[in-house]
Parts: sequence; C-alpha cells; structure tokens
Amino acid sequence: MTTIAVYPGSFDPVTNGHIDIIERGAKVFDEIIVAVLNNQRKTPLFSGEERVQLLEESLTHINNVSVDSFQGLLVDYVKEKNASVIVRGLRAVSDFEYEMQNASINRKLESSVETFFMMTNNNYSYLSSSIVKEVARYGRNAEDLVPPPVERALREKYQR
Ligand code: COD
Repeated sequence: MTTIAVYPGSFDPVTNGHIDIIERGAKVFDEIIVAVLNNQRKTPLFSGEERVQLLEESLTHINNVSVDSFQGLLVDYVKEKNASVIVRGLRAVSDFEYEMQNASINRKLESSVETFFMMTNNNYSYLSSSIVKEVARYGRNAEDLVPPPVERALREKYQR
C-alpha cells in the first residue's frame, strides 16, 4: 500500500527547518505533497505562486516530493489527494497548543486522517519564516537560514 502524506503550511517563505522536515519525511512516506495554503485573508510577503515556485526550486534533490497549493479545509484537500497522513513539525512547547488544537479538529472532521509530528532538527529549532523575514528586512544575510533560491528572492524583495 502506498502511503501519501501532505505537509501543509504557509511557507512564507520556506526555510531550512521546513526542508529538513521534508527530507526526513520523504524517507518515511512513499510520497509527500507539500501543500501551500493560499489564504485570501492573510497578506503574505510572497504570493501563492511565488511560494510554490520557491519550494519547487528548493526541492529538486528529492524524488518523491511534489508541491501544490490549496484553499479551504486541509482535511478536504488531504482526502482529494488520496492521502492519509498530515505531517507537521514541532519546534518547542509553544508550538504544542496550536498543533494539538489543529490535530484534534482535523481528526474530528476526518477520523481516517492521522497527523504525524516530527521533532525539529536542533540546528533549526529557533527558525521560522517570520524570523527569516525580520533578518532579511533589516539587510542581514539569510543564507544560513533558507535555501539559495529563497535567499535570492528575499534580496530582491527587500532590494538589497
Ligand atoms: N523546524 C521544524 N518544523 C518547522 C520549523 C522548524 N524550524 N519551522 C516550521 N516548522 C513546521 C511548523 O511547525 C509546521 O508544522 C510546518 O513547518 C509549516 O509551518 P508554517 O508556519 O509555514 O505553516 P502554518 O503553521 O502557518 O500552517 C497552518 C496550516 C496551513 C496547516 C493551517 O492554517 C490549515 O490547515 N489551514 C487550512 C484550514 C483548516 O483546515 N484549518 C483547520 C481546521 S478548522
């Protein structure tokens, strides 16, 4: 049986912390779909198309990964893709409450879908998309924090 997992997120932008979860998840599941939430209510730094493209350019080294975007409820998207697992990363205790709430509502909505949590790589435990944007906005180099295509895109956005 093929197990398809969905790794959903905002990915605004993708960081080395996300890439690490995807690389490790790709060894566990047959297929991983990285799904970018296209949320009309939020104003992201990168558009949905840009976030998908940056993920694609950053994931060329992994065979069993694809990138897509979605709107609406995550569990509906997961079912539509014939996936059975949602992958999430955990960095610190502060992530737990939000993740617990999401996993619980997702299970209530769709009991056949399991949420799998992967602990962050200690090298990236402090890393978030918000921190990366903050560093780049004030002119610092983000090359140790994000894949090269994202570093280039941040430089262009902030005109460094
Ligand atoms: N190390 C390890 N993991 C990390 C790191 C790191 N350094 N940084 C981030 N992560 C993990 C996060 O914990 C998360 O698991 C994932 O990477 C993605 O992170 P983000 O911040 O890009 O994504 P989020 O948390 O904004 O994504 C939220 C969703 C899009 C999953 C959520 O809003 C959603 O499902 N929306 C659809 C509507 C829905 O179905 N809602 C729930 C039921 S009502």
